[in-house]
Amino acid sequence: SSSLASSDKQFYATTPIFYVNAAPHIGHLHSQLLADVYTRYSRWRNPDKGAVMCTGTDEHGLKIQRVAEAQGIPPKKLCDGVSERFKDLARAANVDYQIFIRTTEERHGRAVEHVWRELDKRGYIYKSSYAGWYAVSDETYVPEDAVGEVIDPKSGEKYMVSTETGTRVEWMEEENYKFRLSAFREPLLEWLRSDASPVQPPPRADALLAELTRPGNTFLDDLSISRPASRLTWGISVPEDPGHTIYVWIDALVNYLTAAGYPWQGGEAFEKGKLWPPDLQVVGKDIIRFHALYLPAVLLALDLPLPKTLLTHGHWTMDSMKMSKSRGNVADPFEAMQFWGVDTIRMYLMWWGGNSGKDADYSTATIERFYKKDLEAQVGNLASRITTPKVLKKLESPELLWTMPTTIEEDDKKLLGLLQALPATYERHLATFRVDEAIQSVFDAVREANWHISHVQPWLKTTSPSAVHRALFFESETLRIAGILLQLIMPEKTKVLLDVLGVDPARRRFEDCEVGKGGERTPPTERVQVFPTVVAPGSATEEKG
Ligand code: ME8
Repeated sequence: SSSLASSDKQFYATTPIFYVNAAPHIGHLHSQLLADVYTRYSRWRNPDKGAVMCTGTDEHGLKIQRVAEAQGIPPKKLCDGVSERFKDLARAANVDYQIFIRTTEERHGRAVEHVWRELDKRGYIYKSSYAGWYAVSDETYVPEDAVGEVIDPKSGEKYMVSTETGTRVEWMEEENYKFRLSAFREPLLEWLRSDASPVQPPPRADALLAELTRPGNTFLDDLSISRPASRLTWGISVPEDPGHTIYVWIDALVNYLTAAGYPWQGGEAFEKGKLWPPDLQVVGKDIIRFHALYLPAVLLALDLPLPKTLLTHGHWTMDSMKMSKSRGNVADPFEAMQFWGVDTIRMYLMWWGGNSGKDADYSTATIERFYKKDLEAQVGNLASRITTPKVLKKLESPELLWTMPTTIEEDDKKLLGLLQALPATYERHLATFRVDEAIQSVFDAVREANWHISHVQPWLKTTSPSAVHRALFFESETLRIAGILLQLIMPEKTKVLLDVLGVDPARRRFEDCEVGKGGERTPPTERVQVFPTVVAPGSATEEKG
C-alpha cells in the first residue's frame, strides 16, 4: 500500500544528510535524485497540495573532528566548504530542494537540545558506562560478535574491523548516557510488520525483521547517546552536562524534525503537522537501522507521528566495491554531468540504479552504451524521424498530426495498446518505488514506435497518405506522452522535446497523456536532434576514429 497520495498535508521528502568529510559522489546524487523525482511527482499530481524536499549535511562527530585535525583547519571551516559542494551538486543536477539543513545551524542545536530534554523528562535517558568497539568511519558502536581481527598485509600490524563494513574499530571505555531503546522493541516490530509497510522495498524490511528476531541480536539494546567531551568536542553538548557531547547519530536524525520546524515555536509556517511526518525518506541501504529503528523509537518516545515510507536504495559500486568517500573509489558527479549532460546522468542513475534491490556498477562504458542505445538510438532517433520536414510535408493536412486515424491497422494495435496503458503502468511502478521499471515502460513504447515507423516507412514515395498519417500520428503521440511522463526524470530534455513537438506548456499534465487528446499544435519546422552523438573519452569508438 503506497502512502504517496494519502494525506492532506504538504508532501515532505528527505534525503540523508551527508557527512562533510569529503566531496560528494554519484551515490549522494542518487539519493538526492530519488527524493527529487518523488517530490516533483507529488507536485505534478497534486498541484494544490504543496511539496517540500529537504537535503543537507551532517557536520558533527568524531569523523569530521579527525578529518579537520588532519587537515589542520577548524572543523567549522571544513564544514562550510564541503557543505557548499552538496548545495552545488543539487543545483547542478536540477534537484529542486526547498530546505537545506546543516547540523551546525543554531536552529538545529535548539531542536536537538529540546529532544534531549523531552526524552530525559519522560524517563528515557539514564547514565551508564560503555565498554566496547566503535567504528569512527561509520560513527557507530559495533557489537562484540560483529568484529574480527585483520592483519595489514604490508606492515603486519594487527587491528580489529567491523565484519559488516570492513572499517576499523577502536576500543572505548567510558561513562555515557543511554537511551532506553529496548522499551520500544514491541511497537517497533509491530510498525515494521504493519500493512503500511513503511520500509521499502519489502525484501529489505524482511531482512531487517529477520535480523532483529535472530537470537542474540543487539540492535534494540539500549543505545549510548553521548560521548565524553574529552574525546568528542565537535558536537552539541548534553544540556546541563557539558562534560558530555551528544552522539552524532542522535544529533543527525533530529535534522528531519528541525527542518520541519520542531519544536514548532517559529510561528505558523512551523506548526506541528504542516510538514511532519515525512512522506518519504530516502536512504542508502547502509543506514537502514538508524532510520528504521532509532529515529522511530525517538519519535515514539516523543509521541510524534512516524514517517510514512522509508525508501532504501542499493549502492553504486566501482569494480564491484561500494563507492565510498572514506575509501576514495568514487565517481565525480560534476564531471559526469558536464560531459554527458545533466539529464543523461539523471536518467542513467534512476534507470540503472533504479532500486531493483541490487547494487549497480558505475562505469563510463555503461553510460556510453546507455546513451547510444537508449537515448540517442531510441528517443533521439524517433524525434529526428518525425520532425523531418520532408516527411511531415507528406501529411495531407497538419491537424492529422494530432487526430486519431479512423481505421486502426493490425500493425498499430500493439503500439496503441502500450500507449493506452502507459500512464497507469508508469504510476503503478512509481507507487511501488520502481523508478527503473517506470522508465522501462516508457522505453517499451518508444521502441515499439521505432519499429512501427520503420515498418510503415512514411518517407517512401509509394507510402499511402493514410499510412503516412498513421505513422506520424502514433509516433508523435508516443513522443508526446513519453515526454510528459519523463518530465520528472529529465526536466530539461523533455522541455526541448515537448517544445519542438509544439505541446502547449499548460497541457503537460498527467491527464494529458491520453492518446489523441493532446490538442492542437504547431507542427515542427525543423529536424531536431535531442541527443546528439557524443564520443566518450577513451571509448572504443573514439579509438577507431
Ligand atoms: O551516513 N551508492 O552520511 P554519508 C549509493 N551522515 N548511495 C550512496 C553511496 C553509494 N555508493 N554512498 C553513499 C551518513 N550513498 C550520515 C547520514 S542521516 C540522518 C545521516 C548515499 O555521507 C546513501 O544515501 O556517509 C547513503 O545512505 C548516504 O549517501 C550516506 O552518506
